[in-house]
Order: sequence, then structure tokens, then C-alpha cells
Amino acid sequence: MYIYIRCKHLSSKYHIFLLRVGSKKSNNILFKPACNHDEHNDCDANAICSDLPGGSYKCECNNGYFGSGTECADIDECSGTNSCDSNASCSNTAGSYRCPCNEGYTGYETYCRDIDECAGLNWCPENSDCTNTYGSYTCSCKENYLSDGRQCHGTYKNNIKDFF
Ligand SMILES: [Ca+2]
Ligand SMILES: [Ca+2]
Repeated sequence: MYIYIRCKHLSSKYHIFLLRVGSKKSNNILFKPACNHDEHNDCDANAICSDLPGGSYKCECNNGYFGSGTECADIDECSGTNSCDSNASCSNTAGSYRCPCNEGYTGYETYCRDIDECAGLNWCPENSDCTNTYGSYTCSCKENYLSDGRQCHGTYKNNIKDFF
């Protein structure tokens, strides 16, 4: 019959011993790797366990977490240093973070560029001019056209002129 004994050091490292009960032999204490079995170590679920010589082991928090190794907490990168583009918003996640580009911008996390809404598919109504701006665009009616807030209509004078 065997029993396990776990001893904690001040360095937060542990030793795991496998003790053979009833044996008087000097080799009745065996070191047992702790990292192969979660019940034999106190590493946090978000930590890496490393077996050390002599049966001890250490716990180190995964990237994106901070703490002793036996307790690890998520780093909120959005409240500190991060690599989000200035035209992106930072979104904290467990163990990492995201940087979705703001509306009107396209790209990938660390590089967001303005969408030119006036190029290609013009989003402005008929008889208007499109002006691209950073993060948006504007539409203004062409000369002799008036806006009703949604469309541009020819003025009475312009219609008469077109009629002849
Ligand atoms: Ca995080
Ligand atoms: Ca734009």
C-alpha cells in the first residue's frame, strides 16, 4: 500500500512523496512526478506545471495571466499596454484581448485603415457628390439640386431648363 505526501516549500514549490506503508527499507520513499496528475499539484488551471529534479515542481501562469502560479488572474490589457490601432476598440478576453476596428475602418486588429466609401460602390444618392472622410463620408447635392434629407431633386428652374 502506498500513500502520497505533499510538502510545500516557502518558494511555493512542492515535493510529492510516494510512501510505501509498512516498509522499513530505506528506499520506501519515492519521488512522484506531480505534473502528470492534477490532484498531485496546486497549479492553477491557467498555469503550466513543470516537474523539477528531486520530486519538486513549479507552477507558472500562462501568457496573458499573472499571479503566483497556484493562483492566476487574467491581465486586462485594455487598461494597460496593448497593440490596438488608434482606430480600433480594445476588448479584453480571458488570457488575451481583441482589437476590432471602429465603424468606418477596415483591417486587422493592429492596423485599421479608413474605408473609402466613395470609391467603387458609391453609397450616395443619385445627383450628389460623395466626399470621403476619416471613419465616414458625406454626400452633398450637385449644383441646382436640392436635398429632402434623403434624395437630391432638381430645382424648378433646373427642370424648366431641362424641358427646353
Ligand atoms: Ca486579458
Ligand atoms: Ca471613409
